[in-house]
Amino acid sequence: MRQRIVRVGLIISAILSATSLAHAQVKATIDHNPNATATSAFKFKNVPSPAKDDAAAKAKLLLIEGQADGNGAELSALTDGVLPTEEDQPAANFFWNAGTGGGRFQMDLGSVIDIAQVNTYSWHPNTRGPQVYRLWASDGAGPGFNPAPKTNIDLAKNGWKLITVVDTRSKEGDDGGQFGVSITDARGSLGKFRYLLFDCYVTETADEFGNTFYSEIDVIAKK
Ligand SMILES: [Ca+2]
Repeated sequence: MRQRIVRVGLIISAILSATSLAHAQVKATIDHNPNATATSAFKFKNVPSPAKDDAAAKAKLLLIEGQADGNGAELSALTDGVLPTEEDQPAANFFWNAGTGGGRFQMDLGSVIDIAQVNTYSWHPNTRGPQVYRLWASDGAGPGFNPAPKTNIDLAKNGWKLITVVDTRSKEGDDGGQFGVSITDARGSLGKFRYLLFDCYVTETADEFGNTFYSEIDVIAKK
């Protein structure tokens, strides 16, 4: 048993160091507006406010795994440029079904573009506010590219590259409000990609309501 734990630990640390080497310049800037000050403007200290005419505006979204919550919006709400106007507005957000552990969806930008930023926004009064996801990307050009890989598939072996892991939860656990995340790279470009894959996780498992209220996702092309 002890040997097994050691082995798992070694594998995890190997994965982590490989990841940090390959993506050392990728940065996820996180901003948080507490409930008292969050407004429909989604204005943040550092993260840019959501855009209407970004490269995601005409993207196609594909649900790969997981169930959308019937009380929420369709995936297309993530790229329509329309934002929720209140802190608890299910119909204006996309979220995974209550009691499920999240899911994954793919975004097809239509063609390969040089991506400067991927920005994600969420808003909820408590545990459905924070964001926990892995962002993968692909140009879709490789012979082994799988555009809709299920969770039991090794993404790295199917044409996908891990960009970063996002977790906006605080240690204090007081996570209500509005979150803005801006994923950038010190070199000015995250890379040239056509597809993005968002692998989403619950923020907590204490009850059935740990799936984030995602309000909008922007993709900003490099100028
Ligand atoms: Ca947008």
